[in-house]
Amino acid sequence: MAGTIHVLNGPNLNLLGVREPAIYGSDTLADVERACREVAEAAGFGLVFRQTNAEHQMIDWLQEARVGAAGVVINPAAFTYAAYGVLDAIKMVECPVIEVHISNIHRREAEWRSKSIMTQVATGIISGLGTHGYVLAVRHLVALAQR
Ligand code: CA2
Repeated sequence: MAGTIHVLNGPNLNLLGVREPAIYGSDTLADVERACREVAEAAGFGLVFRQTNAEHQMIDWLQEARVGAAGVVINPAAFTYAAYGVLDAIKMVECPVIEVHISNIHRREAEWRSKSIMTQVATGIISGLGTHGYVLAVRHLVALAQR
């Protein structure tokens, strides 16, 4: 196996496809996992796909990925705006970390949604491309790891 890509999802994303389809689409998190796994495994990478509503759990998973992972995709969801423990944990991760948002956080009704504190420590950000953003992020991490 070429390495493992970790896809980590924050609070309420377990409800993807169930709530607010006009903003977040109709794919469920299981659909997103399937699409990410297909891309990663076709390239010879393993995939760890997780969701949590708890900040400490997200920090533990980032620490797990800290050394040796090929890459991390994180949709921090509500952690995006105030979870400094998550920010510090991302900072310590040695591989590239891509921040993904399904919606365009700069185009939302509430201005606070555009103010991600995670972007300053992420390698890059994908926002507003729907759940396809996850697949693009996994593809990018595969390409980086294969360089
Ligand atoms: O666009 C995204 O992916 C977000 O990270 C989703 C977060 C939101 O707080 C961010 O501003 C943007 C979580 C949204 C609330 O959770 C839901 C999940 C699925 C369906 C409806 C709501």
